[in-house]
Amino acid sequence: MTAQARSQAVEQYEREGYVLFQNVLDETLIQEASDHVAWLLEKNPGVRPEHLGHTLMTNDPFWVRLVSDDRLLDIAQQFIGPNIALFASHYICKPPGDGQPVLWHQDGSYWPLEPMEVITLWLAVDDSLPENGCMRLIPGTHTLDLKGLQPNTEVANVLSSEIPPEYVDESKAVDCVLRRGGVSVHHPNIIHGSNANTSTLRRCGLTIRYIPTTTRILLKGKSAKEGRWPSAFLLRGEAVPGINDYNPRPRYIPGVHMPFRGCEEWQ
Ligand SMILES: O=C(O)CCC(=O)C(=O)O
Repeated sequence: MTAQARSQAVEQYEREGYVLFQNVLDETLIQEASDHVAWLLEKNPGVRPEHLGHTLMTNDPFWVRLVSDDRLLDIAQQFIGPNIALFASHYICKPPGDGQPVLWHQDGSYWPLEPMEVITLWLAVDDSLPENGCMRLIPGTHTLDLKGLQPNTEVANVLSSEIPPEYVDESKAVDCVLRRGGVSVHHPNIIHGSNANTSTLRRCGLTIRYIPTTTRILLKGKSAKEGRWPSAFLLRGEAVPGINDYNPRPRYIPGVHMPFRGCEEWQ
């Protein structure tokens, strides 16, 4: 990417709170990500495909390899600088016919981060279109403070909560249309969500939350007892002493992990 394209992307992000990058990952890697979803679902019967979350990734070499891909880190670096760690990652895979919606929310209201310096890359594992429940964002709302959440279980939905509806002007929402292999980037304060998938097409995306190594993950409750956040990995550059304790990168073990291109050499 040229310096000019890079600065245009950062300008759009600063102005609108999001930006799209098409054709980021190659078809082979995206097919592996799709196979990974099938593998995870087989290993975790009873987990809905919208809920393949970060606690499953501590000992998953393919997952760590995927979020460490240089093409993704090069994008993240434009927004958060060269010292990059992973905070969390989650497949939100909406099956055809009954894929659950994600109600309007601001991500930062859910996250134990200090300061709230974090960026999301949302990787399209399938084409993500209005008809299969692509992400929708309200441009410019990243300049709002975090407004908190309220529970909502009236409809089956991925987060069981939402931002109080008085903050949402849905008429200003834009569809985040991506082809498989494309990526959107969004700010932790932007108001966003997605509709149910009632189409015949699956809609799978991988959320990837990258932090600069100056952002502390606050260990609370159960995580504090375990002493280390399950998806904290140092991915590029230097850690800051005393801020986070990072997990070792899992090594590939045949028969235990999903095989992937280069798995024997990957570390
Ligand atoms: O995948 C979706 O539909 C919503 C994703 C989302 O809310 C997020 O990445 O923060």
